[in-house]
Amino acid sequence: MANKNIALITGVTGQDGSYLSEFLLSKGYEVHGIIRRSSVDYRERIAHLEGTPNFHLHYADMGDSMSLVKVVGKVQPTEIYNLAAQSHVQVSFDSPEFTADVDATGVLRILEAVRTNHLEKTCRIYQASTSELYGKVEEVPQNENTPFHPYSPYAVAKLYGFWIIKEYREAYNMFCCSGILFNHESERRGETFVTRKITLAAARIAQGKQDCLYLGNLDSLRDWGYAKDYVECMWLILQHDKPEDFVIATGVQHTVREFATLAFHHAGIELRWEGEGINEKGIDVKTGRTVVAVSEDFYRPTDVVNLWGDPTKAKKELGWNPQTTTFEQLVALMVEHDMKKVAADEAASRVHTNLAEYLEKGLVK
Ligand code: NAP
Ligand code: F7E
Repeated sequence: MANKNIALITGVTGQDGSYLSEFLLSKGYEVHGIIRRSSVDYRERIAHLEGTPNFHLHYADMGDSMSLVKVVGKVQPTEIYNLAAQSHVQVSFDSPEFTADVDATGVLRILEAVRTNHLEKTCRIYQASTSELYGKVEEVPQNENTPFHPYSPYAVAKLYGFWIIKEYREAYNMFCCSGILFNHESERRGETFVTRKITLAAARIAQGKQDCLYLGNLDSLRDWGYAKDYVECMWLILQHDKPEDFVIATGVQHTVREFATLAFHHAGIELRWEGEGINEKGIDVKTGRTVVAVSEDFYRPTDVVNLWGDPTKAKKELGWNPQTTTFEQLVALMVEHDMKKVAADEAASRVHTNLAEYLEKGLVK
């Protein structure tokens, strides 16, 4: 009988962790995820998986070596996907030390947990690296040979992660690789990343629940893909015959302004842009109202403004299709999801309000 595939996912409650769990379960893996204690419910993205026979959760923290050594020893994984991170670039300017501890030293802790448990010959490790390493870009588009120039505390921490993975690969002959993933989004994307912030606001504005969306740098260029397509690539990287690093991107670039224009269009609002820089506004053509404005609050001390990935190597060596979901499809599916979500939240709050009113009037017990 073939050995069982056992995956351990750090960051299982995140956008990518939830899609990767579904993907690996569909491939017959036993999937284990690391969660941390919180006073609020943060397990929304994996709630539908809890109770699945092959899906298990364990408490541990990327800042706590002992917990990682214990969980790796207990699970005996054949593959580790290290997705856990403080992943918000702007937040990394506010919490640089925490970001370094989780995103840099955390990678080292995982590698050492594998060595401590003597699993270095049997356990393959995927590290969630990032296009943010290219930072203040030195060439476009960016590929595996483009020099790095990290441009935020987040990127500097992730650079350590990239190099320590490479070091352990060479020093100890471990099968550990970095996927240099460009931005990937979805209906599960955190609500403060620019794409989800836009799709949620477009839905709220279209349904009369919000007046205006405030954004930062509208000229910033990103290569946006669909998270569900990207988790397949994480797996493909670990199935490759040799441990290597790969750029994962669509090869297509758009500005934040273009994303907003298309998202509002799908929400039924056509935008006209007027003004420049901090004075730029997105105006609803039909009503003449300003529905998008710029706020300095969302400018970063240093911003990465020209990310554009070249996925040729992943296409050739992994047989991965970078255009499974196009930019247009991605924006449409996110807006469709958020239009329903905003309508449902409204319905839920109506039920809640009615219930409160009924209770107050003694109509229900
Ligand atoms: P995400 O939604 O922000 O999820 C991050 C995950 O890390 C969450 O499960 C979070 O747990 C967990 N985490 C944070 N600190 C932790 C700690 N101290 N101990 C244990 N777990 C901790 O991120 P994502 O978009 O899925 O991205 C996954 C990975 O890919 C991250 O490493 C990110 O930096 C990297 N990446 C993302 C992109 C992208 O465009 N999405 C591109 C390139 C690279 P809680 O739920 O408890 O907070
Ligand atoms: O910003 C600009 C902002 O926060 C994209 C993470 O998953 O991808 C993500 O990092 C761009 C930036 O993502 C707002 O200045 C304008 O230029 O959505 P974001 P990010 O910084 O690219 C990489 C690959 C990762 O590895 C990270 O983990 O949009 N922008 N106005 C704004 N950004 C935000 N968040 N909010 C705004 O209002």
